[in-house]
Amino acid sequence: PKTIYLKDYTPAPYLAKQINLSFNLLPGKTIVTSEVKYAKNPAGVSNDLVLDGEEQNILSVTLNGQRFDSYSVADGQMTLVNPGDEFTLTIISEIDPAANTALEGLYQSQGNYCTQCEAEGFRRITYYQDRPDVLSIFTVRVEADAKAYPVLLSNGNLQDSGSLPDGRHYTVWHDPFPKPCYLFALVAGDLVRVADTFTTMSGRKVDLHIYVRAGDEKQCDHAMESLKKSMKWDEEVYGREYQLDLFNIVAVSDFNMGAMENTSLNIFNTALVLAHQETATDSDFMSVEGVIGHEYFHNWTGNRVTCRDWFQLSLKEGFTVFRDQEFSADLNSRAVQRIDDVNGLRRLQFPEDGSPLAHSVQPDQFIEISNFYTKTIYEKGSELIRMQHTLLGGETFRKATDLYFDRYDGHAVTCDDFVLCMADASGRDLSQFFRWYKQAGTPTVQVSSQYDAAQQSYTLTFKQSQPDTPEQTSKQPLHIPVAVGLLDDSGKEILPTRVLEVTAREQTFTFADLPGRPVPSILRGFSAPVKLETDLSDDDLRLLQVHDTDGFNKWEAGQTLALRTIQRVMEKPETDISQFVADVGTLVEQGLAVQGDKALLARALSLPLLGVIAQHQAVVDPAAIDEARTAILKQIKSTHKDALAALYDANRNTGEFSITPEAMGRRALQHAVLDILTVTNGTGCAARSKAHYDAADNMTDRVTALACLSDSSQPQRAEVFADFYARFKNYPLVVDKWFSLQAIANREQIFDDLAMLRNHADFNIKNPNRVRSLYSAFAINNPVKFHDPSGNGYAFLRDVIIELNTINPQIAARMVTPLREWKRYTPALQAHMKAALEAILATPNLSGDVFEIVSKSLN
Ligand code: BAL
Ligand code: ZN
Repeated sequence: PKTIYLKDYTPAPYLAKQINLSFNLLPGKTIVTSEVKYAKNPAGVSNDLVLDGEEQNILSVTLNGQRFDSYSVADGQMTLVNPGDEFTLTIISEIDPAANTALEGLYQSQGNYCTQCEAEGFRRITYYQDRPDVLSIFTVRVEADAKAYPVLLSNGNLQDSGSLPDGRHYTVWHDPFPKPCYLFALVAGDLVRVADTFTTMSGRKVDLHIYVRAGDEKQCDHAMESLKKSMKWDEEVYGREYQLDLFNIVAVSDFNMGAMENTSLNIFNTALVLAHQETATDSDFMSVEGVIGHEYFHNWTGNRVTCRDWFQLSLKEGFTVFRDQEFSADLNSRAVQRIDDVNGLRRLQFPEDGSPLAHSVQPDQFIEISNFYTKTIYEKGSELIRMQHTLLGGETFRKATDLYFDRYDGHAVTCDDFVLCMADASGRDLSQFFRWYKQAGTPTVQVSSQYDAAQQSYTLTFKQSQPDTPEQTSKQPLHIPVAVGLLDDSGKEILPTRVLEVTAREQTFTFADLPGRPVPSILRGFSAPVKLETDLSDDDLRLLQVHDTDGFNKWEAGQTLALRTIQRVMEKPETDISQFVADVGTLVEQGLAVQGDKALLARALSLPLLGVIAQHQAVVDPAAIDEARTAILKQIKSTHKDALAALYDANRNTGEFSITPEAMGRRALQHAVLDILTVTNGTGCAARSKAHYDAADNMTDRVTALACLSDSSQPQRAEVFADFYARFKNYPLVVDKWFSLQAIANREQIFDDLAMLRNHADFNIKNPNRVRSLYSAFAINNPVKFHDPSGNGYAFLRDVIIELNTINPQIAARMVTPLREWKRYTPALQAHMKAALEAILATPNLSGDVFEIVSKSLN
């Protein structure tokens, strides 16, 4: 496999002024005709037209209407030597969507046709310059059997449609806005439509359509509401209006990603469209809202302004994740949203940043771009935008984004261009800030404090350090915004949030006129994606946990106390943790006494997950972490059982189901409490969980009960899982949950369970959702059994990666993720993990996707 470097970028040799695509969907094959008007690019450095193409038979090539044979095809590229300044090239080729299990390009999902072209799927449809800086105006004709495929869609506006002989029909679509081919989409299928409209800020009416399989239309209301809210939010917050008359969303069951932002024809994984109280959890409802927003927001951040090359992927993804996180924060609880986003970053991105696969937000090289749809590009990329928002302030940030859209609408640009707009609009020098885009690894910020009673001054000293990462050492200091507030010893805020800009390796900030030693609240709102180390005492943290005005840091103080407690128990199991347990009791009592934010309390009552705790260990031993964590939970339960039971009862479901933040908060709190009450997995625990299940009128409560029963060996476990399957076996997304909830069980017979699930009639290796529901759920959310000393967990994953390598290389490569941090584990676990990676590497015909991840992991 070939490595591609950012430094080698050159502009495309030819512009594609217009493209007419025609699809004839026939049984067993599809004939694609592409007619492209090319013109030499004045900025190009070569005279040869080089077109990417894979998995197709060329039937004919015509240049300006004449048969043309003077082209060569090799290594997935067709080359035409100096074909002229302006010409029309027509290529007719044949593809086989039914045989396409990679789910890139044009493929079939449950009989319907759909496409996925980002990043490089378009080359599986026709020969073209498959790169994001080639923008063209697309006109698309789709022809198919009218009965089997009544719905025929592509991007833009419907221009023409009609019937044809032999029961066939056609549509013609035109998108007047030039776009890169990765945003091309086509759908042909037997689907039902849910319709609504949105009136834009300038008064234009836009038709909104969601297409799903018959029977699923009742589950579309939430997605439609989310779409309308997204359109309104982008107008209000960014001044961005939608440009076309139609916006389509199509839900498909077989999809590698969550969703795809194709211009005006978003294609979604069903998991991120369908949501109904009986089949979707609160977390599903939140994901649908967030991802509908995300894909809609791409219309401006990604589509209208796109990427010059794939090294700029975070230009659109980081910015769009920031936008969807803020959208969700505005619609729900800002503090809860931030806590959940930071938890995700720590659990999934920090490990990536510390692994052999660490890469910068604007990488310098890759083998397979599909391997770079990572937590670093997306979530760390979002943190980089957030820091710029923090440094500029909301108003100036908005001026900067206005400038960005004015300057670059219709262009393909770089991350450098984005930051330049931030600098130009604010008059600030952001050259040091740009290092965040180039340096991989999570920085550590150490803070020490000193109070001078004579001077009544308080000094905070910051020391930043950057870890070495593959091919990057001797890193430069970063420009880090650190939001800080000060509290006095009674918990009163004496200095509201102020953003300190740390730019040197070591830097001090002094606060004057302080009659007593304050307690600092540092990195409020998690203002930078760093690992923070402070000299705060347990008492300081306890004060912040109760009094901090910053919701995030209030929660963070409790989590830091929990991490310290877990560490102490790991070092010395008989250590006295009564203070920590008493503090948890205080939270429970407060929850009983006052009607506060239940979602926040739920998070405060939850100990850090194993993956977050592991970030604080030099050598990771998942079983040892779990043992300490569970021991603490058991002590919390035994000490506060009655109060916890009372809190559970006080939050019982009364009234109608709703997904307001309050209702979701109540369910989350009940879940957090039930988690503790069932930690001992005895008969009482099983009875409690079963009662929770029996009382449930929604999927959140059912899943909560199943999760609490999952580790159990009591008879209720089998009863409830069987009931759940019987009720929902016709709902694939719920069956996914049934697989996952068993795969995450920390119990003796897990490997028998996994074998049963793998051989279950409902398991389908070709469906990414089902593969993830079993294998990713196990490998990511069952750390104790995945890292079983036998090595059986790794072998289970290894075998599916090898099997998927030829079926769906993208998904196979994704599955390697939990193995890549092998060097962080105990020597015995390391040996097993390394052996699994080596066995994968030795597989014949290894795809470039899997090769890149496995070979880099072993480096
Ligand atoms: N562009 C790929 C899917 C997404 O990030 O929206
Ligand atoms: Zn995206």
